[in-house]
Amino acid sequence: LATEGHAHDEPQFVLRSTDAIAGEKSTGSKGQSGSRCSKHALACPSIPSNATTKTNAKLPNPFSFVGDGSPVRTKEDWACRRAEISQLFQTYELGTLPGRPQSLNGTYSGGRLTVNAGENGKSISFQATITLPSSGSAPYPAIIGVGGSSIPTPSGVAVITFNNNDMALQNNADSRGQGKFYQLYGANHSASSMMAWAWGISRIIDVLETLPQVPIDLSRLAVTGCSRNGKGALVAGAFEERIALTIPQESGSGGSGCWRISDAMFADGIVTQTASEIVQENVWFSTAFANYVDKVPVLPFDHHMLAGLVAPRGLFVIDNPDYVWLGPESVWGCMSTGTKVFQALDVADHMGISQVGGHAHCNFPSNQQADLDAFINKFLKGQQTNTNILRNDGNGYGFVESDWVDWSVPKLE
Ligand code: MCU
Repeated sequence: LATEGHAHDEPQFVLRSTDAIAGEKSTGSKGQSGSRCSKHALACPSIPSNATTKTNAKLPNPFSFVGDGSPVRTKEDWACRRAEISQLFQTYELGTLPGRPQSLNGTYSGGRLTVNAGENGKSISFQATITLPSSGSAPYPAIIGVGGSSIPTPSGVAVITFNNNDMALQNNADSRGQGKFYQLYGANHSASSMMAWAWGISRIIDVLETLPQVPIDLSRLAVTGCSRNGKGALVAGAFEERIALTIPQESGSGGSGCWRISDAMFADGIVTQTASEIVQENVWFSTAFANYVDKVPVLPFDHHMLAGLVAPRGLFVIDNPDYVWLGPESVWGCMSTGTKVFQALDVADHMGISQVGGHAHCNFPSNQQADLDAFINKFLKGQQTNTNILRNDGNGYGFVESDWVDWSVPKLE
């Protein structure tokens, strides 16, 4: 499959065996896409250099390889397609996610985890706080909070607070290249702030794997964050397969919204955040992405496929439709389309959406608690709950699926 037209000289275009399991290659811990192509080099097609030459105004088909358009028919095909989608996001939108650095170790004391990472003669040290629950039994499930968690902490669950701004600053567009990630990898590294955060979260998990005295059950990890940090939570959950449950909260455009739908909303006179705006505002995305924000339809992906990277693990999208800036129609349309990947993998109820208004931004409302509990109890507490939750309080906010989806959902064997 990897024939002419493929940029073999561009490392970021070549799918290596580890690409399907980005973020976990160091530890040997099993990801969930353990098919042949995640284990053997060169079993997956590489990304063609002409991946952005076609225009598609609709949401691209997650079940069709970008190169020759060949269909995804099996779970093994999906493992390769997943690796391809990972590479597409890294190449065109988020920058490259480095794996485990040359040296990595850590310590834990007084609720504080210290991570020491070194690469090419440079080293950094960063910390995360771990708040253990006052009930339940060790080892505890844990929620990693990107910049803190703003969902109610469930009983018996620990919270790991990740200082994402320390890893990669996100004050404004001038924050590019600032933060510990860039001290290690250089200020010109292609990783956007969100990719740098994902890297940091993976290193926290790496180090926890070496510290069995920390009473955290690493098979029961969630990641959350709100607003800009919700975008980061979705990216971390998409790229780190050791996270069992991903909970982006009110992440809006750039997170659970799709660029194409947000552009259409904007064209309809709705003042919502678009790709063109977002790259001016902050450094959440790579510098490469700026080349595409005014021609989004050439991108061979959109954020329904970022949701798809999380499958078959748990994904619960919390949103607040009261803020037009977040793009309620875009979020609903994008994420409900994202559920199709979970359907194809026969785990439709591993992804839920709850879009409920009537509350301030990032103030979790009590009327979403039961939805959240269902996901927490299933993915962090091993209970059998009903997670068939696709809920909005606005009839989809105008999203018409047939305007956006021109492909069907295969049943992947
Ligand atoms: C929803 O996340 C962002 C949004 O993308 C920005 O445009 C806005 O300025 O800030 C939001 C946020 O992070 O609020 C805390």
